[in-house]
Amino acid sequence: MKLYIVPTSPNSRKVLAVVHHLGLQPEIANLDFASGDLVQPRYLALNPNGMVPLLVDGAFRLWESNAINQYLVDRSGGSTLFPRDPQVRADIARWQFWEQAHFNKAFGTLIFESLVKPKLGMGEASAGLVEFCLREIGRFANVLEAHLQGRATLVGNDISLADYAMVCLEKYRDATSFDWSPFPNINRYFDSIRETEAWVKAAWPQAAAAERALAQA
Ligand SMILES: N[C@@H](CCC(=O)N[C@@H](CS)C(=O)NCC(=O)O)C(=O)O
Repeated sequence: MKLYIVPTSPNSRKVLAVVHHLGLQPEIANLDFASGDLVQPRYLALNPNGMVPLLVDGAFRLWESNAINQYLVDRSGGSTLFPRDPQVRADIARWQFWEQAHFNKAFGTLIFESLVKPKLGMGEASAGLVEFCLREIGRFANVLEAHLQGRATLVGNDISLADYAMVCLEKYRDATSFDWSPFPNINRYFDSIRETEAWVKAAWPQAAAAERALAQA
């Protein structure tokens, strides 16, 4: 198997964490946004979205980080990360869909508008979009905060694919104008998941340096 990633990419780290958790050893193709690796015709032929992560397993090509993680668990013979029980599985998938469609969609857009755009000289943040994202994060953070009351993980008692998905942007908590202080359960949860062995291992040193630079910009 070959996994295409960009080390600074949160969705790549989400997959790398699962690779480490499962003890897999795919070949890693380390791409670079700035060099245009993702828009090369050769890469677009593999992933027409021009995005990472991408998994290639023989003739099978799979993009979408959460789909890749489900596949990695099933292909490796199963794991408590994504158990066989249909209701547990649906619950984990529910949180994976929710983070992409709602919570991390709004958080990621806020990060892009307020940090990435100015840093890369892509113009000013859109005030309307920032306001929309702040409202949306607040709306969905209330849902997450209530769910995490008395819980260490999103589903059951074990860490699952849902947790590795939800945590993927947490390092930017202090870098935007969103106020996380009214959400003690979310802060406790992120502080705990970010310390798990696989999540820590998935942070490449060069990713950490680039993230620091972005956060300080
Ligand atoms: N829904 C996709 C999102 C992938 C995504 O947004 N990847 C970013 C890096 S974290 C990317 O490749 N961005 C390049 C671009 O948007 O052109 C997934 O979960 O894999």
